[in-house]
Amino acid sequence: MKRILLTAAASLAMISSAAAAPFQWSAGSGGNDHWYEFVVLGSGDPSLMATQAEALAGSSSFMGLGGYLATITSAAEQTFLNSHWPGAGSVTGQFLDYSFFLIGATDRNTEGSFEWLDGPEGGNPLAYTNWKPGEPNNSGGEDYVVAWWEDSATGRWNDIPNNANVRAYLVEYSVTPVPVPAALPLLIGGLGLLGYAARRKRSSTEA
Ligand SMILES: [Ca+2]
Ligand SMILES: [Ca+2]
Repeated sequence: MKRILLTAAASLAMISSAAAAPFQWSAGSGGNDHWYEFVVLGSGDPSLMATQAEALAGSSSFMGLGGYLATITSAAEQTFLNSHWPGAGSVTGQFLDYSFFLIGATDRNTEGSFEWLDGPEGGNPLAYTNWKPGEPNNSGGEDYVVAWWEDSATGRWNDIPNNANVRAYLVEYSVTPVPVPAALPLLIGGLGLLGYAARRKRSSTEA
């Protein structure tokens, strides 16, 4: 966890842009009153590991609510989110480009058993899924999940590897934020070393 926080701090300092405005799935329209945000990296931003996006989502907040990679737990929630999908950016048709958003599911603890990473459902197995036919296939070792995979109308899911160059992720806000550790500014101050550590990790996983 400590290493994830370190790399998240480094990424936060480098990312120049993000995000469509957060939007709410109101209880009045049959929702859960949670807020959501599609975060898209700027063209000059370095791609993220899935675990870096996980840490960034977990360190974000909105309207006093803490964020986490979205947990899509019903067809109704998927349909609502599909209606807010921001659309493909200028780069389309490539692996994990603007069309595909990381969400908060993983099978990194037990291969083939997907669970939610964080938020109110953290640690729970997936009761609702929206896999694209043929997925999840764990092709080459894939323990993280993106939605809107080649299908913006239904928001189909695909499992992807941690080092898949994440360019976009979906944050959900509904929990009381965890205070930022007092040591974080000091960690950000050590960015040069952190960047070196991140490059070393990337090169070791891309082999
Ligand atoms: Ca897997
Ligand atoms: Ca896959």
